[in-house]
Amino acid sequence: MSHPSFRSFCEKLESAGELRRISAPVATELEITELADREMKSPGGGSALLFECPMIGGRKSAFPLAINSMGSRRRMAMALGLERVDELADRMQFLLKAKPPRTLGEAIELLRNGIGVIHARPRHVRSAACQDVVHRPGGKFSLDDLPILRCWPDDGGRFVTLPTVYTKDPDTGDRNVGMYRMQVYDGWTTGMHWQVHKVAARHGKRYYERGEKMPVAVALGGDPALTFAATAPLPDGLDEILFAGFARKRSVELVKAVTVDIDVPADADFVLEGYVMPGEVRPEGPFGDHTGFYTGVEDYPVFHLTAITHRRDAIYPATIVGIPPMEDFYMGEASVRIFLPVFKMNFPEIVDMALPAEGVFHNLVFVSIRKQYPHQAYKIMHGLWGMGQMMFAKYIVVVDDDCDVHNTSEVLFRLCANTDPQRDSTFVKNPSDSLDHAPSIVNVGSHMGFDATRKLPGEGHTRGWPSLVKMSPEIKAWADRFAG
Ligand SMILES: [Mn+2]
Repeated sequence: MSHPSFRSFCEKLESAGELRRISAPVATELEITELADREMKSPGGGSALLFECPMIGGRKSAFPLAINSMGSRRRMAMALGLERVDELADRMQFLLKAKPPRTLGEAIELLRNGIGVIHARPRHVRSAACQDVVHRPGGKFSLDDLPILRCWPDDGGRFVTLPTVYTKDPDTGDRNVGMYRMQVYDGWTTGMHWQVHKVAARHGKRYYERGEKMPVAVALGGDPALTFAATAPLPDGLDEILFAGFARKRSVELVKAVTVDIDVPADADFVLEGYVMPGEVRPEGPFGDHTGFYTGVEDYPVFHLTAITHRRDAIYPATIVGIPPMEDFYMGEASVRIFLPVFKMNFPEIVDMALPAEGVFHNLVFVSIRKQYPHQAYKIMHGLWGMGQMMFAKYIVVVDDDCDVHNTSEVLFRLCANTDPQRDSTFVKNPSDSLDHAPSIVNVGSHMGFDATRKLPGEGHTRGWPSLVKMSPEIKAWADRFAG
């Protein structure tokens, strides 16, 4: 089920007891961060918060601000219109394994699930709620009227933290939607923090080579399924809009932006339209980042706004990042669950995968496999290091299929017990995340893999592997009855 608007999603969260309203005035400078951080650090991710009266430098914002709207397992599922995120993972699996039906039952099932694929196609509309109100440069309205957060004390300014950035490949016209933070320079200018490995940066490079100005549109709010799609690790070239339509089982409605040749979601709360000039950069940062550290000042492209459009009933969506766990942990966790079938298609021996909060996404990856042959754990590590964002995985720990990768303590037990450090580890060279401050040179570094599986004789371990100490199932069943 999809959400007709971000406001309607917030209302559903409220009826489900997942959202708290804060009517008192709270400053967009630091104060909202501190309240949201406490919420995100509370068990299970706390509640979403709706600030009804955000204050912009002592002035009351005309728009409320919602934060932590996807910051729990339940809210993340609700954002995708689901009870549980696994429902979408099952549909992904079904899609990848679809075979010609042999029976009527199979045909009906294929048809029913195939419906989701039909909805992947977007629909184009002529008028849209996101363009209820249109502001242009030179008028009274500007970015200074949006409750954009200054998140942390040493941040270089105010940052848009939950934007979905729409760009096009100038050669093919292919769309990309990504999430890149935006530092506000003035009422009509921001930074555009797309890192060198990102698709939008590749698009930007092509405009640069062609000597053309790059049209860009940024949507804020709307159905959270689209916001999530912008962060999802889709294979490069797979349209986020198609994925969102498939996920929510309803076509995304797109409308042409007012001042640039880019299609934007009709239901968005705000749309920032404009362009990036090829070659123009400006110092961006510092910013209290999802690594838990500040990223320093670096040159990034500049976004010049040509229009700001919004819904009459707009809510400004925000998040904060910092020392984990934060709201983004739940978004990342959902991504892993939903895309596990894609990993499994490439590597059938993979059973499960987890990115624990302490690793801030790709610093630490736990993966369990059904091992058949010597050095299979290394094949998996190298495979993952070659796939999309997994190229950044700093430490990969491979365990056997009977280890629960979502239980960090169980994985550490296997890692410590099952490894001979020299024999069971490997180093590789690979691209590093631009945000990682540890490598000596930005964007390049080393990664390490640990094989914490049982060793086979073919791996040089010929003295027999012991069994885990476990109680018999009969006594376990007896104890359950005894205790119950
Ligand atoms: Mn993409």
